[in-house]
This record gives sequence, C-alpha cells and structure tokens, in this order.
Amino acid sequence: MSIEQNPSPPPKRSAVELIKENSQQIRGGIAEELARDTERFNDQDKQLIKFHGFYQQDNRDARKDRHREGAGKAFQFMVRCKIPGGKVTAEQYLTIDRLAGAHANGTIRITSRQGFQLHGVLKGDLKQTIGAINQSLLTTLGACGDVNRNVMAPPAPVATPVYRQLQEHADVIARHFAPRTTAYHEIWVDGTAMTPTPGADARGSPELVDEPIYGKLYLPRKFKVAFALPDDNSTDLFAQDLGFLADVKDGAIVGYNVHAGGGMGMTHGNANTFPHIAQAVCYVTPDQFLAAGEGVIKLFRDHGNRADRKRARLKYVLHDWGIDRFRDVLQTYLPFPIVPPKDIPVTGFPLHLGWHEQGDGNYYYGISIENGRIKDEGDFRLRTAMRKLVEKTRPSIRLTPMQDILLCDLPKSAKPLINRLLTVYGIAKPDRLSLVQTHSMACPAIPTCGLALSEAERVMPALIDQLEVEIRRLGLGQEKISIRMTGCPNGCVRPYQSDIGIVGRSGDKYTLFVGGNLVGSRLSFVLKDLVPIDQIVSTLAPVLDDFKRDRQPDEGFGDYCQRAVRGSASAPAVS
Ligand code: SRM
Ligand code: SF4
Repeated sequence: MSIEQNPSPPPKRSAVELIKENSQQIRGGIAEELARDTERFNDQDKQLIKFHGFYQQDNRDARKDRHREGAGKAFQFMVRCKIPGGKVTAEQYLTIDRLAGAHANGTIRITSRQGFQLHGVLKGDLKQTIGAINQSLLTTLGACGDVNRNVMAPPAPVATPVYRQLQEHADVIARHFAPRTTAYHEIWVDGTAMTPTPGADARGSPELVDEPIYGKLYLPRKFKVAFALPDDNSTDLFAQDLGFLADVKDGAIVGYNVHAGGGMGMTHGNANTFPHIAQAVCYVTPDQFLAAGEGVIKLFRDHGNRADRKRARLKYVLHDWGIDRFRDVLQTYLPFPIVPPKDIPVTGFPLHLGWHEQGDGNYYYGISIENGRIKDEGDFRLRTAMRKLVEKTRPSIRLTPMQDILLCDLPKSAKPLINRLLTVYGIAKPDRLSLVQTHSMACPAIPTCGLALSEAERVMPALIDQLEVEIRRLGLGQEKISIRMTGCPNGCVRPYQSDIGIVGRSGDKYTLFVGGNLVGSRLSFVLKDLVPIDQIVSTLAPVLDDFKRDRQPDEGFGDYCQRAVRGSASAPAVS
C-alpha cells in the first residue's frame, strides 16, 4: 500500500499549538479582551499575551484573604522588556522607573536575561504601560512566548572591538529573529487594532505578513541565545538553546564556536525532563554566524516536540538524537559545510562591579542589586537612589545577566558625585559586600510567580546572611562561590550549573544541589532533597568545612564537591 493511501495519523499537538495556529499571527482576541471591562484575559488569549511580553498573574499573598471573603483571585500582570545585551539609555531607565510608580507595584526587577520586569500592572493600565515602553524605544514584543527571547551579550562597556562586536552581533540576531507580525504594533503602538462594535463578535481580516523564521505556528517553545567570551561567560552560555562563544585572536573575533541544546527547566519526579549543558556543535566565521543561528532555530522549528510542552525545548532534540545526528540534520539547514568546533576553554565569569576604566577615557560603575529588585522599602531607598543617580549623571546603562546594573560612559569628573550619592543613599560599594552575596541570584517566586512551589527572592537575603557567618568562620571570605535559588525546578536563575543551587520543592522544603562551577560549564548534582529552609545552611556547613580542610590547591567549591562529595551524596544525580 502506498504512503498516500495509508497516511500516518498527524502527530498529536498541544492545546497551545492550536491556539497559535488560529491566532492570526498572535492577535487572537487580545484587542477585544482589552476593550472588555474585566480584570483578566480568557484562557486562550492568556497564552497569546506572552508573545506581546506580559503574563497574567495574581497576587498570591492575597489569595487566602480573598478566598475567605469569597472574592476571586487578585489578577495582575507582569510586563517584561526585551533588551538585547541589556543596553538602556538614561531616558529609558527613567521611563521604566516612572511606570513602576504609576502603573506597577513600585518596584523594577532586573532579570537574569538582562531585561526589565514590572509586576502588579492591572489590565486597565496595560495599554498605557506598554505604549509608554514603546515610546521610549524599548519593546516587550517577544520578551515571552514561543519565539527567540532576549539575546544576551557580555554587558561590560569595554571600548574594545571584541566587546563592541559581541553587542552588535547580539543586536543582529535579535533583529533577525524578531517576530514580523504587525499585531503588536496594531494593538499597543498605533492603536489601529480593530475592536468589535458592541454585540458583534466578527473582526475584520487583519493584515497577515510573511514570518520567514517562525511560519504560522511559531516555535514549539521558547528559544534563548547568548554570546560569550572565553574569559567573560557572564551570560551563562551553557544554559542557552544557542550560544556563540567567541574565538579571539589579536584583539578581534575571528570566529565562534556554536553551542546548542542548553536549558535548565525540569519537573520534580519526571525523569524525562532535565537540565542540560549546551554542547559545541560547530565552528563558524563571523560572516557565517547569522546563517548558523538561523539554521539552528529552523531545525528547532521543524523538529521540536509540538505535542508535549514539557519536552519541547531544543535540548531534548539534541539529547534524543545525539550530537552526530544533530550535526547531520543541521547541515541540511546551512549554506556552508559544517566545521567541527575548536577547543576554546571558558575560564572567566566577571561581575563587572565597582569602578572600571572603559578604555576610551570614560568609566563605568557596576552596582550590585540584590536579586535584581530595585525598590524603596522603609529606610532602604534603592529606587530613589537609582533615579537620582541616573537623573544627575545621565549615564548609558547596561543590565547584567546577574541582575545587576552598570552605569556607563561616565567622565572621570562624575566619579565624586556618584561616590557621594552612593554614600548618601547607603548603597553598599562592592568591596563591602561578601563574594557569596554578589555571586548569588534568586528568582521572583512568591508572590508573583504562579509556578512557584516555595519562596526564593524574599528568603534569599536571610539565607545569604546565615551563609556569610559560616563562610567567615571558615575563613573562606575570598572564595567565589556561586549560589542560586529558585522557587521551583524551572530554573529561572540557572541554579543547576552554579556551585550551589537551592530549588523549591514544596513549601519550606528545597532540593539542594552542589557541584556546578563559577563559569557554569557543568551540571550540579543533588546533595540532599527535601531540606527544610532552616536546615539549608547547616546541611551545607559540613561540606564547606571539608572543602576548607581537604581542597586541592586552586580547587573551587563545585570542583571539590564533584571530586569528593558526588559519590557519597544522599540522592541520585541529576542527568
Ligand atoms: Fe523563567 C517561566 C521568571 C529566566 C526557565 N519565568 C517563568 C515565569 C514567566 C512563570 C510563568 O510561566 O508563569 C516567571 C515569572 C515570574 C515573575 O513573577 O516574574 C519567570 N525567568 C523569570 C525571570 C524574571 C527570573 C529572574 O529572576 O530574573 C527571568 C526572565 C528573563 C528574561 O528577561 O527573559 C527568567 N527562565 C529564565 C531562565 C534563565 C535564562 O533564560 O537564562 C530559565 C532557564 C533557562 C531555560 O529556559 O531553560 C527560565 N521560566 C523557565 C521555565 C522552564 C522552561 C523549560 O522549558 O524548562 C519556565 C516555565 C515554562 O516556560 O513553562 C519559566
Ligand atoms: Fe517562577 Fe519557578 Fe521561574 Fe522561580 S524558577 S520565577 S518559581 S517559574
């Protein structure tokens, strides 16, 4: 019997795939829903709004009280900006600051992908908020959803061709992979989206355009790209779907190792899901990197799993096929022959905090922002301080993948003013902060994240305080130990490749990982599962003790754990 007579049934597709397919290029009913006097979007449009850069959430702190009062959830929205390489102007910063006060919960959140988030935006304020973001020439389009997300690049404004080129190449990828649909501008910028007349549900036909990268269905899932240097992997290249590791010779980028298949998210108890370190796939010259990127993203578009969203990331394609088959299939998408990757060791993970010369006569100053949250709370006036700093010195700004902020392009004459403002507002200079704090990150978790199983951002400062005591006691204060905490296993601050990872399990219980490293090139393993929060530090303390006593010269904490602890850990290794 011929294939035509007995076609195999089409593969089952997830509900989100159908929503995308019928969305008229991510329009769905968003314009109509916006016009309705409700606090939330319907279940279908709730999926599509992500492509426009915002999520429907609810205030989880308010759930119990509202339930008692018979009220429903307190719906609110998180709005995310997509900012390639984390580059922001002073005016854009001040716009975000203004919006945080006018339409959000009064805080700005720097994300682990060099973006901004606003939390607590009400539905009725979305149009003004997203409109103002666009007027400032930032965008939220594609900050979330099944498309290429924010492209990361080392944020330091170092005035060398290499650092400049990395930022330029990140911009090239961001532009090339941006969705082409006109839906976003119709709804949020031009205001030309058709809204129905009362009583009617028919919309006119929207203008559909060619989506050369994404096609009708967009990607099977999110897709993430980062650029890195061997001595500056501050973008955590190994956690990305697609990474470009620069090959530098005589101060110029002569090529890139292309890495693919990194990703963090997993589901507790589902062995079919796991974090994965990106693997070097091939080597490309600078004029080939865009075509290579396009090849990888199209491979993902065509071969990613569209039935099971938990297994829809590129890492599973690479894992299931193996690297050889992945290369063979990738070759069919590339206009040039694949060249094997070079041996380019990754050695550095700089934070860029404090004062630095840029190399062009100007300076930059890196401020450590605890868990990326810029807020005023009691005597803590970080948001006010940042506003004053930006208003008075008009720096260009870079957001870092460690959720910190760099004030850039400052003349030497600005140094005294900045130093004075930092002191007046009590912003700790980096040398007053412990290395464990500056090398830590936590995700937002409760109360905004609907997926959180446990707290993260709100409990991390106290945890760091306790850990600092242990670390001081052991005389390990000069040790760079990276520590990352998330409220669930999705891994939003990349906890499975750091020296220590603390991953929310359920309520006050966490899974404790060790054995990654500072440069993020290796996965960690489970030290202990279901650790109550008040036992996290006491569980780590003996391991730190042994590390202090038994470490080899220059051995990092994660390296020590891999060598000496792995075999004896109480729970099975992750992947
Ligand atoms: Fe994330 C979902 C926050 C970076 C893996 N992430 C979410 C959501 C939107 C929850 C949701 O779907 O309802 C979180 C919103 C919380 C809130 O209240 O703000 C959220 N993710 C974040 C941010 C803000 C964490 C932070 O502390 O900065 C980061 C925003 C980055 C940005 O600007 O684009 C953030 N998320 C990451 C990263 C790190 C990275 O990209 O380098 C990861 C791990 C890498 C990866 O993608 O594998 C990450 N987020 C996830 C996942 C798991 C995805 C998976 O396929 O395994 C989810 C859940 C999902 O997509 O279903 C998720
Ligand atoms: Fe939410 Fe989990 Fe991401 Fe934290 S790691 S922000 S809890 S999805």
